Amino acid sequence: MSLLQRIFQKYTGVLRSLKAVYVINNVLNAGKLLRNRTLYRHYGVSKSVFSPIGFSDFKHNPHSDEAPWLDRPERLVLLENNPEFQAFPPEIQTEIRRFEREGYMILNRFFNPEDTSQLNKTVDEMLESGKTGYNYTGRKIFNLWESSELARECFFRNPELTNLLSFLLGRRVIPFQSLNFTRGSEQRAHSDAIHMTTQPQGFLIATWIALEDIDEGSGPLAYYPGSHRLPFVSTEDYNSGNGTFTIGSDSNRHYEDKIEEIIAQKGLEKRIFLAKRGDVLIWHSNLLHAGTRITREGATRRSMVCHYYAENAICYHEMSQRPAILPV
Ligand SMILES: O=C(O)CCC(=O)C(=O)O
Repeated sequence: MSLLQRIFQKYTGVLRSLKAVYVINNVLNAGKLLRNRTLYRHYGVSKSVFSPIGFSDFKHNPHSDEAPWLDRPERLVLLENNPEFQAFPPEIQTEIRRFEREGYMILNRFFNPEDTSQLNKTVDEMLESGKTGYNYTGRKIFNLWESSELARECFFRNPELTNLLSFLLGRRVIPFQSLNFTRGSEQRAHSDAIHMTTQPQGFLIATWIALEDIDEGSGPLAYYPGSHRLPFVSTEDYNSGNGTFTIGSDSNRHYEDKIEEIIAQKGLEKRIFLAKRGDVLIWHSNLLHAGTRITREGATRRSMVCHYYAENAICYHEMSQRPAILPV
């Protein structure tokens, strides 16, 4: 975890809004950002790899059509004729088709009860001993994979899963961050693409793992099938409040208002994921999703979310206008 990430895990004050603070952190992580130079040249960005970066920097991208293969107009023909696709069992092929069409797929009972129980035990023990804790949201345990081998090797870097994700994006994925929850997030609808963004667009993917059976009262995950085909929303599409030197302090709230408006305008269908322990839902970077209200007092909702960037894309954070610092 970078120095800034460590500090900002708990901190919610004014420094969060200063672009200069991020620039300092970028310089401290020079080793991980310098490799972006080649990508910046390729995608027509003429600024330092330590500077703030955002959607507006890609207006002159000469390669803006380099979308992931399952987002291209010819995707259906590409998919059905792909030998790797044909080698998947029929039930996985059905789910991959769903991913293309609806922006998500589900792997039933992908993780076994022993591993999910062990991970829950690890989380409880680490919370109790203070070896981990919730970040400023009070709900998310950030990057447990760094301190738990089980979280890292069995879940975050699971080879079968990362191979599947690489297949879906058409490029090798780089495990980027993990979030563990013991109760529902109640987070309003959003797409990951505003928080973890790529150029070309679409080279991020996520897994949502149920670590226990999830019921209606525990604030299950909700998602909006097909919303991945809507235009990507950037800070230019809502009142971010960003200035030359600052990030708007209400940017996230205004973004979520904007998404709520889009959902209502388009009349998007909302589905609830009443997962069984071990189930995995994979979502497209632009699929809208949310944590629903917790209606049963004291309900737990143990789950883990893992985010993956793809190789050879510029990875950044549109909302905070920062380049992403990848762990490798
Ligand atoms: O698990 C949830 O309730 C939502 C998690 C989420 O939205 C995310 O990690 O992007």
